[in-house]
Amino acid sequence: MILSILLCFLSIAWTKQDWKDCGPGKARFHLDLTWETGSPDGFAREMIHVNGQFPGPTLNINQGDAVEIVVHNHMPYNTTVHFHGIEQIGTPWSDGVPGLSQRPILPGSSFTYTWTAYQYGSYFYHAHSRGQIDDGLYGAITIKPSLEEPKSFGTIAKTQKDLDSLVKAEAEVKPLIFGDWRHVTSSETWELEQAAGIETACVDSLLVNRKGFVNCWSREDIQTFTSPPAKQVLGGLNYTDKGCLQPQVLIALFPGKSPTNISSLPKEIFEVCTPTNGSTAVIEVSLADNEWVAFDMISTAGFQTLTVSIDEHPLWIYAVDGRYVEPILVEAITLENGERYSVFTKLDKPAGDYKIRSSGIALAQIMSTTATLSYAGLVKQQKASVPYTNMAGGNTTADVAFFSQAQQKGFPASSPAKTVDQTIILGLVPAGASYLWSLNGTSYSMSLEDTSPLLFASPSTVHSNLTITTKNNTWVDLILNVTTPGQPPHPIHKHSNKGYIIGAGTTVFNYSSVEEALKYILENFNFENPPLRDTFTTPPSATGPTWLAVRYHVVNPGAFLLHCHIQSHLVGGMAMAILDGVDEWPEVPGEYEGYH
Ligand SMILES: *[C@@H]1O[C@H](CO)[C@@H](O)[C@H](O)[C@H]1NC(C)=O
Ligand SMILES: *[C@@H]1O[C@H](CO)[C@@H](O)[C@H](O)[C@H]1NC(C)=O
Ligand SMILES: *[C@@H]1O[C@H](CO)[C@@H](O)[C@H](O)[C@H]1NC(C)=O
Ligand SMILES: *[C@@H]1O[C@H](CO)[C@@H](O)[C@H](O)[C@H]1NC(C)=O
Ligand SMILES: *[C@@H]1O[C@H](CO)[C@@H](O)[C@H](O)[C@H]1NC(C)=O
Ligand SMILES: *[C@@H]1O[C@H](CO)[C@@H](O)[C@H](O)[C@H]1NC(C)=O
Ligand SMILES: *[C@@H]1O[C@H](CO)[C@@H](O)[C@H](O)[C@H]1NC(C)=O
Ligand SMILES: *[C@@H]1O[C@H](CO)[C@@H](O)[C@H](O)[C@H]1NC(C)=O
Ligand SMILES: *[C@@H]1O[C@H](CO)[C@@H](O)[C@H](O)[C@H]1NC(C)=O
Ligand SMILES: *[C@@H]1O[C@H](CO)[C@@H](O)[C@H](O)[C@H]1NC(C)=O
Ligand SMILES: [Cu+2]
Repeated sequence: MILSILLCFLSIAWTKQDWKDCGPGKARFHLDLTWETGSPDGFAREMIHVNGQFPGPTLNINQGDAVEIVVHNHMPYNTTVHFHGIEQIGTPWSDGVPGLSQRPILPGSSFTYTWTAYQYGSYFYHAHSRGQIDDGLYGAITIKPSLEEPKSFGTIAKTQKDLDSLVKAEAEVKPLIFGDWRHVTSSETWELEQAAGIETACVDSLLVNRKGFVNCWSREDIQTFTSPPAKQVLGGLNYTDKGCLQPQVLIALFPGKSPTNISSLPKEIFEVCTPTNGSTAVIEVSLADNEWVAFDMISTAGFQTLTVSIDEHPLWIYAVDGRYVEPILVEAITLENGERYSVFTKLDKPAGDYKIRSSGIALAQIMSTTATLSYAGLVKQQKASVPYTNMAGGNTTADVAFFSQAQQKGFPASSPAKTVDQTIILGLVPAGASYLWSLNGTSYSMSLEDTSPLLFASPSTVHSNLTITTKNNTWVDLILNVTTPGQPPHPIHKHSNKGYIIGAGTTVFNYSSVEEALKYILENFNFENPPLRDTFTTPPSATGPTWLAVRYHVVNPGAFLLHCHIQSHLVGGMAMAILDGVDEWPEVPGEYEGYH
């Protein structure tokens, strides 16, 4: 207790907590947002800093804490901050979505988010105004579980000593933030897309814990790692020097009525790759501290899908999206945008440096980076570590195990209701160009962010083709129907509470409900302890239509966003508002409703 209060005082300088909040049950933070030059990958650009740093400070919270986060916007842009994966039970006005749960935080203004940390585990905060994640506004949130939460570590530990070591490792879990990075700002990206009429489906580098470098692959490597599906899409052309699809290939993939103008794009966007030295992250671990180490692996990537691994260090996944699972042993994990995996790894190798690998595996762009896991303070062996994954994120030997969604079983087990009150079928389709997207044929315009928040209205007045309406304490199926060919996986993120992924398929979903589908394709469903997540990734539709079925319990009345977490798809309109529990619509506190 005394120690934790002391630690709290020491952290005041770091997170700008107030001294009076160093008491039990409270966590208070100030986030000062500034727009300054930074060069995370060795290339200088204007970007967002949080409390003068990038990424922002980790918010360390205890389960059960009353959390208060005061955001000060010193930038020349509107902004908001969303707490990704936090359910916001009873506090929908603190969800951080402009036009839905609050008015934007104007330049020079502040906003106070308050919520209770009912959950434990790995989360992150990020900007939720336009595509501002691509400007660097994000940081980890670590919520330490209360002593009452049962742990699933018995499967991993062989001895009591192991178990103690795992518990200690979890208490000291370190965030490993995997991101991607662009050399243009998010608003420039959107302007370029509108002028060219195509998605800028090409980023500049990958980052690990804010560090990286522009890693230009040799022509030979690009040819070697061009996958058969990529060759098919490229149709005789090669990936560009940045490892990207040629702009004309994107136009052919997403034919539309709107005009395109490739010549308006600077060559640096898709083609010219200029290497930088940048820097690489070194994660120091010490055998003297503990035999096991825990990482919260978080994807903050705006665009890329990332396959990650640590050379010679198998990973025990013990939590997914902030909730314990029956531990799964793997060597590599593919992170979709916004996903979190909490992992243990044993420090039982000879002292030395081991590469942490992150590879972009989107069909639209192949790329890679590395960081280092370094055993500190010991005489190190000098030989290079042996990889599980290659530059393209593929396995290096036949026995490398990748995490697969089907393996995920919650701990303790939990299952959804057997029947539902409502089925919502949503078509995922491009909206006439590669940079314009929709959910169910309707595009959610980003200009809605500047309109009066739906949460402040009477839900009966705002029903439209951009809203989904549910009643409280009902069960709802969301069927994500990917019907057009050539679509990438869409990581569809649901704000507020999580949903169970109960089914998936790679054929047309021509049924009116899950109940009907069960009569024909029972084998595509699982209702026993299915994956419970806040991001639902649809299977890619390269070879034909696909679908994903999600079942959730409406428990938290409020206006929440359902959207693709790929920033260019979100800005392109792939979002809808879920008006949950309209029959129990909350009264918004005056200070939130009256905010500027
Ligand atoms: C693609 O790259 C290969 C290898 O560098 C080269 O031989 C070939 O001519 C290129 N194809 C095109 C269409 O540029
Ligand atoms: C295409 O972009 C170029 C460069 O910005 C511009 O000069 C040209 O007018 C544009 N063409 C059309 C048809 O808009
Ligand atoms: C990268 O580092 C090398 C060696 O220190 C140096 O010669 C080179 O100029 C640097 N390149 C850039 C782009 O900074
Ligand atoms: C990768 O794994 C697959 C399936 O196990 C196997 O067929 C393939 O040979 C492996 N690749 C390498 C390079 O070992
Ligand atoms: C989805 O689109 C279909 C066809 O336009 C429409 O009938 C249905 O109501 C839409 N669903 C929602 C939830 O808006
Ligand atoms: C959605 O509603 C808007 C406003 O009523 C309308 O302009 C638009 O055509 C509708 N879109 C679809 C796909 O029904
Ligand atoms: C910021 O938000 C205000 C209020 O919603 C809006 O009027 C204004 O246009 C926005 N400014 C920018 C630069 O988007
Ligand atoms: C899903 O999309 C396909 C292709 O457009 C369509 O045939 C099917 O009817 C859709 N399913 C539902 C349930 O709307
Ligand atoms: C769905 O489509 C498949 C293939 O076209 C067909 O075999 C099946 O009978 C259809 N099911 C329903 C319920 O229409
Ligand atoms: C909504 O339903 C949930 C689940 O039954 C319940 O816990 C909660 O109290 C309800 N909320 C309101 C405001 O009635
Ligand atoms: Cu998407």
